[in-house]
Amino acid sequence: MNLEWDEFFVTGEPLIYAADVSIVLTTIAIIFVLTYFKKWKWLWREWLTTVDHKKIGIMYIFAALLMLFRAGVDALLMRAQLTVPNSKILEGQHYNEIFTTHGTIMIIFMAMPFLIGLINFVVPLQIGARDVAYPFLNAVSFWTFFMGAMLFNISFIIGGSPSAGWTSYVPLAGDELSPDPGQNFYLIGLQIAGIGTLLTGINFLVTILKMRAPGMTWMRMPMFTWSTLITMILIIFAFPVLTVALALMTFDRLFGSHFFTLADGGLPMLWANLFWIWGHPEVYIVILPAFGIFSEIISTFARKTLFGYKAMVWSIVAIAGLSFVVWVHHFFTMGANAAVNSFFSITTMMIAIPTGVKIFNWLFTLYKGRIKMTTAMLWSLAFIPNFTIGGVTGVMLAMAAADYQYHNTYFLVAHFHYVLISGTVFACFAGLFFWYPKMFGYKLNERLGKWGFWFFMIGFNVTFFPMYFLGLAGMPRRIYTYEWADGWFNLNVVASIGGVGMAIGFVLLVYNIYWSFRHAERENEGDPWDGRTLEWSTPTPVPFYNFAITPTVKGLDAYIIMKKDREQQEKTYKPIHMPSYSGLPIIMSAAFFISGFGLVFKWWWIAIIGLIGVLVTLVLRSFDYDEGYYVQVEEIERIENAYK
Ligand code: HEM
Ligand SMILES: [Cu+2]
Repeated sequence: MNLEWDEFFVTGEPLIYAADVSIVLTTIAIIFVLTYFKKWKWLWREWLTTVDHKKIGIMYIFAALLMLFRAGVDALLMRAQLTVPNSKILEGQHYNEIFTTHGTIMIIFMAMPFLIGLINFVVPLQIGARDVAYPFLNAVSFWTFFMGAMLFNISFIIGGSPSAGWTSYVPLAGDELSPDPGQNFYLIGLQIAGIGTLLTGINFLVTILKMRAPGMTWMRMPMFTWSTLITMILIIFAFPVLTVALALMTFDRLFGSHFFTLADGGLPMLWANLFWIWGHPEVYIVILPAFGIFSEIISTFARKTLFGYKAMVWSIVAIAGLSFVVWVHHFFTMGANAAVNSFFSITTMMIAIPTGVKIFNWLFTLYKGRIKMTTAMLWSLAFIPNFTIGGVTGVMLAMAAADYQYHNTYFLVAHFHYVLISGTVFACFAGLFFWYPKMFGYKLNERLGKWGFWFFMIGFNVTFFPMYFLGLAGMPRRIYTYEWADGWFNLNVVASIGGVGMAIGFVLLVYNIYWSFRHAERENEGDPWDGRTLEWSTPTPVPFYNFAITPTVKGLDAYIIMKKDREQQEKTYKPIHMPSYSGLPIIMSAAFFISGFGLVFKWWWIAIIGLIGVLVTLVLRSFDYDEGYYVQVEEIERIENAYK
């Protein structure tokens, strides 16, 4: 591709220039602050080279919040454009780019990383482990995710954004109809980040299988750990499909092959199938951990053991299994015969059964509980009715014949936002409020938290409930404007007002983080909510080796049992083996980024230089015989005594 420089930088829109300026200013500000306070070394030593699961978790969450902001701005721009008919804020191509980046970033670079961040921080603590099975690999996961996300995001100012929707259907996403580099950013950014996700799947699967504290049998595993285990299995089976699909489309676009093309024997429907064979499990990858989070929070603040624990476990397993045999429900209207559509219609509806079991178990957990209305609990309680609305409308969509009416309308947009926001996003916020004191040694402010909750939760309903009716009134998704005569004006105004409410809720959350950092009361005992599981048994901030002495588990709700027995654990420490930090993961991922950047623009020499960089880091790692180090007993004593 021989790009001119004025094609290289995205030009022509005042919005983009404003963004360019703010990006440059922010970068300068960050460099200035780091230099002025002499924080470069600290940043490199403590964070960029860390292999500590707790710090990696916090970095995931930080990155996810940034991405929530980015994709949230996209969302507000779309709402602004659609508020009144014939609006001229965005033109068509720009609107297409924005819904594409919004959807892709929300799912791949916000929802998944947010949950993986919470998983990273919590799960090793919850199972009484000192870290994950492969700490180095964990850092590789984070940095490939981060670099993949950055590569995708720069498309906004360099080269232009993808515009074929987050589903990237061909032929629209092929190089005849999308000749700009935008779609390449999608393919390669997701590919690089996908490596990280797959590695996370393997890492946490092994961690949970092999590293549980003595006594933690299968049926004593906390619910969040269970949901993580099943999610990792979903990742391991689903992500390779995405890897292959992305690679094939990359060949089509960069090297002129014909896997998905209309002509020359390509099969465009093959893309749709591959995409959703990954894509449907993907939506469960972002919902099952959320179920786990709500289970922990609801049982903690109802102060009861989770009702129907075993049924909860088996329903997660059932949902995960079914999630691989429903993918055709995304294209009922694309001409499969009645038998095929019926099969997928029925499997889809069957998912409602285990999900219903879970809903009732949460309700029974609440029944006769001594409920404590914390912010985390509010998010969890709000989840139940809101998610049910999303679920029930999902069953409506599952009826193949009826789907001819709903397909590609705002009814669908309302449905998936109801499940993704009241499921995944509420869970991320709930989990953040719940585990924040464990991460930093102080709570987020509850008053601000509750204000934020009400703005966001009401705003969410005001935004998306009207969309069901817009859909039934025939408003298609992915349109950038409409006419007065269509009659969709009133409900669109309502939806946009709700969007402002959600934005205020988000701003309150960010302000809460700042306020609490400055003013919240510090504590180091580590059990602010009367917790039930092992992560609450450590002091806060958690020492880098997690547990000075590996705990022994005597039942479900392990920490409740410990507190009841007032068990005096032996205090004879032994040296603890810990892995060394390493700069290789971030360097390797940066090399991936460079290579990816070259591929996007078909600048082969850059792609090759990047790949050589990746290979060099792989070789360096192979000859790295650093086996970690031991924390000596005196050191452990010194650290542990400092908490008293
Ligand atoms: C913060 C509030 C949000 C608002 C106001 C919002 C609004 C919208 C709008 C207006 C569209 C485009 C509809 C169309 O033209 O077809 C859209 C699409 C989409 N949204 Fe959101 N959204 C929000 C949050 C989220 C979240 C949290 C997720 C996922 C975790 C998400 C996932 C998606 C997806 C996957 C699409 C489809 C993109 C496509 O058609 O390719 N959204 N959203
Ligand atoms: Cu699906």
